[in-house]
Formats: sequence, structure tokens, C-alpha cells
Amino acid sequence: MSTVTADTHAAHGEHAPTSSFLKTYVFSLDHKIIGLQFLFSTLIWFSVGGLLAMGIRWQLAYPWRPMPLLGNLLAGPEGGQIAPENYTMLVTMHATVMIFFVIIPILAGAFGNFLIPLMIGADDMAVPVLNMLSYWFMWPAFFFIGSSFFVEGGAAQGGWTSYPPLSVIQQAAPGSLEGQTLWLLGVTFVGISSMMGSINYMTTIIQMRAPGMTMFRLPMTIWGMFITAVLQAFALPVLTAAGFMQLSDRMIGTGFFLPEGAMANNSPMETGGGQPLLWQHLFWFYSHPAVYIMILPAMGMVSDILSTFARKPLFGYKPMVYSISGIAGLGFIVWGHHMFVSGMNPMLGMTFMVSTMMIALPSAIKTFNWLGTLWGGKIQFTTPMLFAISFVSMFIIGGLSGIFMAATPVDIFIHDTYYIVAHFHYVLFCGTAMAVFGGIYYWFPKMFGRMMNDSWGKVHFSLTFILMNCVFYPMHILGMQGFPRRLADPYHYETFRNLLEVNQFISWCAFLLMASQSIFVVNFFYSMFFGPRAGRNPWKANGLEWQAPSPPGHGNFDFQPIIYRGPYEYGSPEVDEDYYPQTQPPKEKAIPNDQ
Ligand code: HEM
Ligand SMILES: [Cu+2]
Repeated sequence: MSTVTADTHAAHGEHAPTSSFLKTYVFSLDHKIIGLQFLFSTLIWFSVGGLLAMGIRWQLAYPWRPMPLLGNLLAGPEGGQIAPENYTMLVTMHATVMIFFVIIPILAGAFGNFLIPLMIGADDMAVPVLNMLSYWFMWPAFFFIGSSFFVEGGAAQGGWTSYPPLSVIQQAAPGSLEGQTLWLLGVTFVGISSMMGSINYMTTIIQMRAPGMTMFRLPMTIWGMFITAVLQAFALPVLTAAGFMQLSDRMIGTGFFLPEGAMANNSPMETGGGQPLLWQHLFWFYSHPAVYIMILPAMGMVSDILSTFARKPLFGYKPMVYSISGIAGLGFIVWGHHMFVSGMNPMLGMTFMVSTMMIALPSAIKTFNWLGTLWGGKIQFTTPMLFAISFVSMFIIGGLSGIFMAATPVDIFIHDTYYIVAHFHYVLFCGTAMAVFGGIYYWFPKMFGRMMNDSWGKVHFSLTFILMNCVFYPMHILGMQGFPRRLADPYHYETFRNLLEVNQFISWCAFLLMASQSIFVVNFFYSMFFGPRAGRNPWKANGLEWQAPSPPGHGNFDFQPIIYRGPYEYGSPEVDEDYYPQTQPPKEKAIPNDQ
């Protein structure tokens, strides 16, 4: 059973409230402040990643034309014209920033930190110092990746997947000088930060639950965070080790990933004898599980939001828990689906194909359970609810295209086309990013004690929802016609010239999509200071976090939380209200049912 929080409070005496600004907001040990630090840092990187995407879209719409406004910033000294090597830099860094500096740290770092202790009834994380370090280890990463834009040759150009030999050979591309080395260092530091976080999350969730908070009374958000932490702990060391191997190939002349007799720019390489494919295996052994690191917490958050605003219990709670675990388990044996065209034995390809398709089963269970949760509910279409419903519908589109791609014969045809780009933007942007927005609108009152404006939230939602579909849906069509990804000027080939107009449409929608996010930014900062006061439980939700003050003070709860039931008891016949908080004692028996 869990440890009583009162005991642990004493152990956390070292971070008693302090008036010093530095201690409170900078070197804070409080999980809530660390969560907000992650939130603000990742939102800043979100805008950097967005600007890089604008550069990509400009080039695809108006190839080689100087880009107005942003051109000089993104294209360097070429007078606003995006050079070919600059284009590869844009795609590489857009993906790197979005994946390693936005999606992963916003889910685990921002929401994980802020919510885990609050939702399980603890006063903080198990090891607050480790928690603080996990944020501060992001700063070397910010520094390395940020500075890589300014070194000779510019930032990395080997793709976010960093495939050798391109990424290992210094002469291969301008950005494979220091840019690529800084990329490797940056990603390694993100990895170290995530590993520290994940150990802390697992320990906290296992050890520090309030009395009565059994594992099967945890909200799905916590299950999502827990399984994600397990994935991180087991998959990240592989990427970190591979990153060190690539660094040593680049810096001290080893040849882990360089084949014998490789040539670069007409000169033979000094080292060799290694295997470029080895990197692909190591990279995807991490990065396939990583796509679940990028969605399981979002699935958890969406489950909680859906249940709250459908005013109904989450449909099939235990199957949801098992399917998250199933997705995570299967996620370790499917990495080869990224390598169907690498020349692998078709027998092996077959196993990867079948195991990948099996992921559709737990994914479908989750989808049906979300629909089951909505079915017959008294749905309240608040802004967070709209984002959550959108997550479910967009995840269906992204999941379905995943199944097509999982079929080897189909994937050989569409690999490295815009079909892939469409797929992962549907799961990552239309899916996870929408869940993140939903999560921000939902937990904002707890974070800052004030409400965000709901009407402007709906305007933000509608524009984002429509525009993102205009941006990403046509990419399926481009992909089916073979339109290649990561190529600065596909129109160089006659066959793709007729696709220019589709691309211009996509680009204009993308520019508008980016611009419409300013509504969110203004709403966010305005509400932080001037929004109406929220009170403890503005959504009339059951979760434990809503019983704490908004924002919660040091140590989170001003009472000792005792948990009597799961978080989804909406519309219970036992009470008159349509919600039944986890801490409200049942009428007849006042002793917690401790199983
Ligand atoms: C039903 C579940 C899913 C299936 C069957 C599936 C299948 C696939 C396959 C086969 C590929 C490789 C295609 C290729 O490169 O030729 C792929 C790529 C990708 N998937 Fe999924 N996927 C699923 C869900 C997800 C989710 C939930 C995410 C992220 C949240 C995701 C993110 C990605 C990314 C980022 C890539 C592209 C990697 C790259 O080459 O840059 N997928 N997916
Ligand atoms: Cu994958």
C-alpha cells in the first residue's frame, strides 16, 4: 500500500516555502513550479518549431523565391532565399524541435510533473532534487540545439532520424560539421533529463499514493504517465548508447556505422567496417516506443477530460489500462516497420508487419471505449472537451493510415512520401497537440487559479481544427502520388509539377494555422492575470487534484486526502450531485475500502 503523505512531508522539509524569487521560481524543488517551467520552455520551443515549419511550407509553395518576413531569419545570408542545404536543415530541425523539445517534454515534463503528485494525493515527487535536475538538464540541450543554428554550416541536416552515413561523415553536408555534433549532444541531454524524470515518476506513482488510492483507482492520466515512464526507462538507454556511438564515429574515428570503403565527396573515408543499418535498428528500437511516449499520456488526459464533460464514468476502465499496457508492450517489437525498404529479409518484414497490425487491436479498444464514454452522456461542449473529442476523431484517421503503412507491400510504395508525413501529423499534431491544448484549457484553473476565456477558446479550437485538416489531409493525396518528403524541390521532376497548387493551398492554410495560434497565446497570458477566479473545482470533476486549492500551495493539500473510489463516478445514484469526488466519504461506511 501507499505511504502516508504526512510522513513524506517531513522528508521534504528541505524545500519549505521561501520568499526568495530565485528559490521559488528558478531553482524550485516544487513539482508544480517545475511543471510550469517545462510548460513555458516547451511552449517557446513550440513557436520555434512552428516558424521552421513555415520555412518548409514557403519553399514547397514558392520554390526558390525569397521568403518575405522570415526569410532572412530562416534562410541565412541568401537574402531570404532558402538554399537546398537550408531546406534539409529546416526539416531536420523542425522535427527535432517538435519531438524532443516540445511533445515529449510537454507531456511528461509539464503535465507529468504538475499532475502526478496532485492526482495521486502526494505532497510532491519522491525525489524532488532529481526532479529539479531533470528540468535543468534540459538547458544544456536547449543550449546545444539553439547554438547549432549559428555554427559554421548551420544546424544538423541529417533528418531527425540522423541516419548514417550522411550524419556520420563530416564532409557529407554543410550541417554535418559541428551542427550534427551539437545535435547529438542536445538529444543526449534530453534523454538524460527524461530518464531522471521517468525514474522519479515510477517511484512516485508506486510509493506515494494517498491512503485508499489503489492502482485501479488511478486516473487514466496517471496510467498514461506511468506506462510512458516505463517505456522511457527501457527504450532511452538504447538511443543514448547509440548517440554516443555516433558521436565517437564523428569525433574519435571509430566506425560503428560506416561501411567499408565508403566515399564522401570523392574522397575515401579513413574509417569503416561498420554497419549503417545498425543505427537504424538502434534508433527505431527507441523511436518506435517513443511514438507511444508521445501519445499515451495524451490518451490518458483525453480519457479524463471526456469522462468529466460527458458526466459519465469512463467506459471500460480496466480494458483501457490493459490496452495502454498492451500498446506499450507491442511497441517494443515493431520497430522494423520503419525499415521495410532497408533490404531486410522478407520473412522478418512479415513478422514486423503482423506485430504492427496487432497494435491496431488495443488502439481500437481505446477508441471504442472513448465512444462508449460519450454515448448517452450529458455532454458539455467546453473548450477542453472539444479538443478531446477532436483528439479521438483525428487519432482514428492517423491510426488507420498506420495500418496501411504497416502492410509491407503498400509501404514499399509510400515509404518516404508525404503519406508518411500525413500519418504522423495526424497522430502527433491533430492528435497529441490537440490533447495538449485540451489539457491546458482543462488544468489551467488548477495551474494559475484563473479560468481561460471559453469563447475565445472555441474560436481557437475551430480555426485550429479546420485549418489543420486542410494542411494535413491533402498530404495523403500527395503521398499516394509519390510526392517525396525531405526534398527541397520535388518540382524538378516533371511528374510532380501538377502538385504545386495543392502545395500552395496547404502552405496558405499552414500560415493561417500558425497565425491563429496567437489567439491562444493572448488568451493564455491574459487569463493568467485577469481571468475570473476559478475556485477549487470549476468543472465539478471527481479527480483528486480538484480537491486541492487553485493553485495548490506548498505540499498541495490542506487536508490529508483519503480515497474512497475511482475518479469516474459521475451520475452515481448514491449522491444527489452528478459527481462524486474521490475524497468524499460514502454515506453509510466512513472507513476507506482498502483493497
Ligand atoms: C495504429 C497505430 C499505428 C500504426 C499501425 C503505425 C504504423 C507506422 C508505420 C508502418 C510507419 C513507417 C512508415 C514508413 O516510414 O514507411 C509509421 C511511421 C511513423 N509513425 Fe506510426 N503508426 C501508428 C501510430 C502512431 C502513433 C500513435 C504515432 C505518434 C504519436 C506515430 C508516429 C509515427 C511517426 C513519427 C512516423 C514517422 C517516422 C519517420 O520516418 O520520420 N504512429 N507508423
Ligand atoms: Cu513505428
